[in-house]
Amino acid sequence: MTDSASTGAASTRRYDDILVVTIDHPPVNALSAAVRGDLARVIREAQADPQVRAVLLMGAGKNFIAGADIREFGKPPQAPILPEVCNQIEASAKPVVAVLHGAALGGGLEIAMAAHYRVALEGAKLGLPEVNLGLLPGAGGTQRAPRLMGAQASLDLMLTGKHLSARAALEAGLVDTLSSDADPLDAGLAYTRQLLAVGAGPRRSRDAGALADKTVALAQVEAAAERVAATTRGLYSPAKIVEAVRAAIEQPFDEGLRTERALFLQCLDSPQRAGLIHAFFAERDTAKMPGQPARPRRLERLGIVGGGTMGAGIAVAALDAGFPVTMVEQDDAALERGRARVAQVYDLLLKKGRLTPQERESRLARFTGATDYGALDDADLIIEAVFEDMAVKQAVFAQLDRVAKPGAVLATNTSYLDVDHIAAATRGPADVLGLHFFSPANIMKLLEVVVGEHTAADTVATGFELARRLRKIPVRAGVCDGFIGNRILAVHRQAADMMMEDGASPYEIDAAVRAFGYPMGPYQMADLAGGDIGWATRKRRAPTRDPAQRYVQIPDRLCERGWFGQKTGRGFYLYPDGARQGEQDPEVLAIIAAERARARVTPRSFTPEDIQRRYLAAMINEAANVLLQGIAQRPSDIDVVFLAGYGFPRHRGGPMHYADSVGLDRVLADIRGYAQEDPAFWKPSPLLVQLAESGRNFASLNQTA
Ligand code: 3H9
Repeated sequence: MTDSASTGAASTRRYDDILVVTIDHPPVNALSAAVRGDLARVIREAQADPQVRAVLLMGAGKNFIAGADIREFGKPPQAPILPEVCNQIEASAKPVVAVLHGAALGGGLEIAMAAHYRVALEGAKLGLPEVNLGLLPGAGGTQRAPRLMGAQASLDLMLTGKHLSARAALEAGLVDTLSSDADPLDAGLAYTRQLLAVGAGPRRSRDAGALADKTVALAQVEAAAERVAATTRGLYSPAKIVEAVRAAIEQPFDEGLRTERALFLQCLDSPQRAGLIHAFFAERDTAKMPGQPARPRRLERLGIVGGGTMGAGIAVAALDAGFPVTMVEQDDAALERGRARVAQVYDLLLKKGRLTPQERESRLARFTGATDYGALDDADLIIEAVFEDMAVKQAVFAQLDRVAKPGAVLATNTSYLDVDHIAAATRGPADVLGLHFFSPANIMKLLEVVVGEHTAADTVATGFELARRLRKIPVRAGVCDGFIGNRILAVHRQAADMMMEDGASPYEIDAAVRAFGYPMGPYQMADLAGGDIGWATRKRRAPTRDPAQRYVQIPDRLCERGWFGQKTGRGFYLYPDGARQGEQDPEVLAIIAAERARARVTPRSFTPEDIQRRYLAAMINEAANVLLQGIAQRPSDIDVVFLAGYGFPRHRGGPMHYADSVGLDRVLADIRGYAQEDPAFWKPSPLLVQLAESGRNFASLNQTA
């Protein structure tokens, strides 16, 4: 080591004749304008410095570089732009080496591909995840990756956005060597010295030969184009990625770069990019609380009451995260069923090759079953997942109150019921909260953390900590019937039911909702979830239902026949012989026609756009009420609930972001128009009115601290 100089976002230090450039831009070394400027300068200076024979690029801290600075997208671009910096690195007359550690993603991997040599440390994650943000690798990645690893592997990387391990990247030809050194500096210096010792000069990815067989590469592009058209449901950037790779094959390198840039700018301008990037930040903001955060309580052992679908799913999620879990059921037979449900999940994973027999064994070894609540006396957090009935839940909480150790957190997995009433069955409501998991609980990312009137701040913090450990996305919710998600769902589902009675078939409604981007429509969803659950809720709510509100009885007619959906072979759709894909059912249409006649409705037709606008307007309006009442902390939290829990199309950013994108004045005008027909249902939310009339949007209410 000889001298040192700091240039801010990228500092330099010379080790003999190697200039080490450390990108230092916390938290993840994203390539902000300052980083790009510094990088361009140090590369330029290295060319002129006779004491420098090679340049080594590394990141400060855990990561190499997590990509372009996502916060800059949508703002005016600042020079130097990343493609230029990459070209400058590649053009260096002195060899440039990148040492990849932690995240080397997006623009970070593009910098590495522009470098002349790459060494990866164990644990490095390499990827081109731009597709998840509605973009394509726009700093030469679509041109350099195919030249390094071929069209097929590059398309796979760019279209899935997946991360490659260091070893997989080596096998794919993306990196030159691996290092078992834990320190990127040591690993990078050792490799660079080896290269210098053998006289290695610049070796440019633009000249790499993995696209030599153009016929094969073009066939791979054609196949990818077909796959994308068939599977990406209206997404914009995947087709552009395929086009860019086609250019890599058909065009000379510099022309390919220009094509890539044009395609990248098209993606950058698309509303999908704005929606996906909103979703990225919204998911990271949910855990941010105003004020001083409380510390979570001790969280080592979990208890679960109830071994049904939810209880077993939660048990699997907890076992997967390394927790010891004790499940309590009311008798041996029920406990055995609970245990079998847990084992079944692991058996399936084993069969699919996603779990090794050892992993299965070690997870199941952490599972204990009991029929005595006393077995929960050492649990730090106990989650109740029993039948959705207030009396049953209160009885469970009274028992837990007796056995739980002091300071244990008691959680209910209720989807609708009043957490404060449940907490009232205990002597310590400060220890009680709702943890609303979504089914299948070991897969779905969303966790509503329901905060009751008396819930203590450290109880809430423990709920968030659990979510972090389970790798779930926690969203804070207040107490009301259905919390954030199910409360809003009940309203837009009612809007759908009203359209159904007014003339749209459930199949038309489902198709319109799918065309908006949902993976399935509300009636397919109801059939999947089981109509009996909604029916029980409707019966529970019947005594308090406002008689002035319209009530569509069609779903009840189906439930009365025992048509609960997939599990009974029919619901809104027919599922012959256990089929998962439903068929339209003429008998359902006849029942709907009879109900229309009974309700004296003259059916009218709805276009797919009519259906979408009403469905979304109902959702947005109720979401505004949820915000106004403080049930959700911020609009973007509602977006996350719908993205992570209800299949809202991610590229539209969630209902609040979507409302902002079409304009709140338009949404309000729609609602006022519908109110002409049915003022009892379509009551504009005061918050929506206030925002729309003052020219503001939901985003203006997003706060993270
Ligand atoms: C791109 O590169 C385009 C180019 O091809 C072409 C350009 C011309 N920028 O996730 P975490 C923040 S597109 C700005 O909680 P982890 C994040 O918001 C980019 N900020 O940590 C959070 O902030 P806060 C392609 C970023 O350890 C904090 O960092 N790259 C960026 O669980 C910690 O993040 C990607 O898509 C960014 N690029 O995971 C990679 N990345 O603390 C996106 C993160 O204020 N990033 N932040 O909430 C990731 O996948 C994960 O963040 C990562 C770390 C795996 C890196």
